[in-house]
Amino acid sequence: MIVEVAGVLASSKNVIAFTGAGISAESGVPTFRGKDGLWKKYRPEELATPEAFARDPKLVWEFYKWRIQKILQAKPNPAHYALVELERIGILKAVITQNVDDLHREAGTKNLIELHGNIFRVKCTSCDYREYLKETGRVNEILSQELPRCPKCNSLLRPDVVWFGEPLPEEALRKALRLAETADAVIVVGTSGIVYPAAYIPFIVKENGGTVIEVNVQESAITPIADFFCRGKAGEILPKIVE
Ligand code: BJW
Ligand code: ZN
Repeated sequence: MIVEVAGVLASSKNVIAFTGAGISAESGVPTFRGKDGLWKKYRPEELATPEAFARDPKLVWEFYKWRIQKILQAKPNPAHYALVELERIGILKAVITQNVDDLHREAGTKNLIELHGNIFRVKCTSCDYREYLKETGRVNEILSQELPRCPKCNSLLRPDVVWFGEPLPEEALRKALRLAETADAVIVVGTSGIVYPAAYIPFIVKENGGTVIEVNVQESAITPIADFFCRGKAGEILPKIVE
């Protein structure tokens, strides 16, 4: 199976990767769903919403600060690096990720499309203020505050991530959809494939005649359309495919 997949990739010129929380699981970043995918007693649908933030911004910030701390301790794993290598040799054209953890960027992926934002960015809830905390060196400052406020207008800051019911960043979504329409293969890694519109990506590749290759420890909502389903950990399977 892995040999066959490697063959498909070797004969493709226009491959994209579509990744989810499972690719970072082996880096120690908790996934959203499944037995380890919970934070305290909450489900993502109860915390990653504008309504939750309006009702209880301290709780939602507590959740994100906990996540930022986890992610700060995490390093990219062999799965992230395998995708970097695939891009370096000219086969992989882009990584389209639902993850907010910045690990693809840290690994060195150049053409990265973040569909759900980035946990190290904050934005103001009132004005147009945005900040990339890794650039301004304010990660720890934000972590130490109960409710971070906008330096420009003093309204509440919020994580610059996409919550349920919010539109995805327009430019990122447009680019991702365009890439999906023209890709000859997509490598789907570590996603349950239930969150839309992101989950349309592999379906669009399939509809346009492309090959769907999936890497996951268990079946997902994408598996029914997968031409190749590689069961196993991303950090073990992806390096073998790239070898
Ligand atoms: C491993 C592994 C290992 C583990 N190796 N594998 C139809 C069309 C369009 C929209 C909708 C629709 N139906 C419903 C909607 C609405 C909604 C939605 O999709 N709901 C569904 C849940 C039903 N979508 C939205 O609300 C979106 N916005 C929208 O539609 O806007 C419309 C609009 C337009 C114009 C104006 C206004 C509105 C927004 C969705 C935002 C999702 N946000 C989150 C939080 C981001 C911030 C944060 O990180 O906190 O994104 S939710 C969460 O789920 C996060 C993830 O990116 C996303 C997907 O999760 P993912 O990555 O798949 O993780 P898991 O945990 O589910 O799966 C992990 C997988 O890894 C598993 O399969 C494991 O087996 C596997 N795994 N270890 C390989 N080692
Ligand atoms: Zn502001």
